[in-house]
Amino acid sequence: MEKKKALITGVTGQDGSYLVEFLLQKGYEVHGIKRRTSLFNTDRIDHIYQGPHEANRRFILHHGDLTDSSSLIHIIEKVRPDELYNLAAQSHVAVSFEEPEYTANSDALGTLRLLEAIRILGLNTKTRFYQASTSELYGLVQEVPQTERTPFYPRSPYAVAKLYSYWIVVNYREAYGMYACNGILFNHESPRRGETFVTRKITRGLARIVLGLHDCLYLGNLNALRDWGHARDYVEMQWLMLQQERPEDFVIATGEQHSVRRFVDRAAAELGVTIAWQGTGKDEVGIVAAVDGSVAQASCVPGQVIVRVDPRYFRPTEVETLLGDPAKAQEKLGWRPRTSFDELVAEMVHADLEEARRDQLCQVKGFQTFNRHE
Ligand code: NDP
Ligand code: GDR
Repeated sequence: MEKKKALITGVTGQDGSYLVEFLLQKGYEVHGIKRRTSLFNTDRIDHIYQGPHEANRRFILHHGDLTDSSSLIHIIEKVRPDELYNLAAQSHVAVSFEEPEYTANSDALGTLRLLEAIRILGLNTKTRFYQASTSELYGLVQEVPQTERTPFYPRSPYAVAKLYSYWIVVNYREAYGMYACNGILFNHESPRRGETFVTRKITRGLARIVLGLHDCLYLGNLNALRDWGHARDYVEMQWLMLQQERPEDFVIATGEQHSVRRFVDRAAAELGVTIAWQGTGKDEVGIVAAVDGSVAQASCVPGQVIVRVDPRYFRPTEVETLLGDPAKAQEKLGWRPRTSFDELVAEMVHADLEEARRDQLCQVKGFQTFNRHE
């Protein structure tokens, strides 16, 4: 039997990298769309990369961009995928306020370009389409917890662009009978998470602080509440959604909610540090209350301020609270998240601690290391 072919946009991103691993292990031939960059940016997929000269490749990269129809049409025509996963996006909510037009172009029109390419090429009945929809659609939440039926109220250019994509997917499903569906995924994280999303910023920042490579972590809204799961668990869902008899939209979430502050506490505890919080709002600080030297050789000392609020990270309109109800996915797809909140934080902290130790070693040996914090 011929191998199934999958095409993934956003293959160099967090989810893309886990999805490639998952599909390769399922026996797929996997094609990925990568945009042109001046430096290699394949860190997340280097361990599975197969060069153009390798025989019998099952993982193939193509240059393309969601803002460029011609590249998308050519790639889809060449690959003729059984499944297309649209994971590419300008995915940073705060950045979308700074680059609203580009965000709309890639995150809204990009989806339309892919759907149109499938239609123009007559692949409507062959290619199943997954759209990376988001809990950000709920924005100013109208109901707790949020389900597939909760009304949307997007609160950023990113969320508004993703709202367009959500509805264009529904429309192409209804208008052209395409197998197209939205996974409304709540926040999902991992050691591969981009460094400027809050969870990774926290685990990376704290790991470097305890090793003395950095002195203070600057954050925005500590009260924001999120439903955080593990990316590895969530990509399995993306695949499952395309294996059903009929295309449907699903909420994927853990059903558990924590604040950013709680995430900091949990990550610090994993490093043997207890934090005491003082002040409120933009004057709130996190101070080292105790250090358990048996957990990590912490360079920080009691009384040291290691977290400060910096209003530059506040958003013009914030999404204060998100909590998903994954009941439909549990009932229809038999899916349950495998990783608990504590396990997720621990995995991220230990991966960042290892990275920080490598940097520390390099510094001791006189080599320069990357020490950027945003
Ligand atoms: P990442 O930011 O890690 O990855 C985004 C990917 O999209 C990268 O490969 C990036 O390429 C690529 N990309 C960005 N713009 C373009 C473009 N114009 N053309 C082609 N490729 C582009 O995101 P995640 O992996 O975390 O998320 C995957 C998808 O799921 C995104 O659409 C995101 O909006 C959505 N989502 C994510 C959630 C989460 O919590 N992670 C929750 C809900 C939805 P490059 O590497 O070159 O930057
Ligand atoms: P989010 O993720 O906006 O939910 O979007 P992010 O981690 O950026 O923010 C989560 C919450 O933390 C607050 N916050 C900070 N955020 C960042 N990035 N940096 C900080 O210093 C900071 N301090 C506090 C934010 O204000 C926010 O409330 C992610 C992305 O992956 C989207 O693509 C995806 O659609 C949604 O999750 C679901």
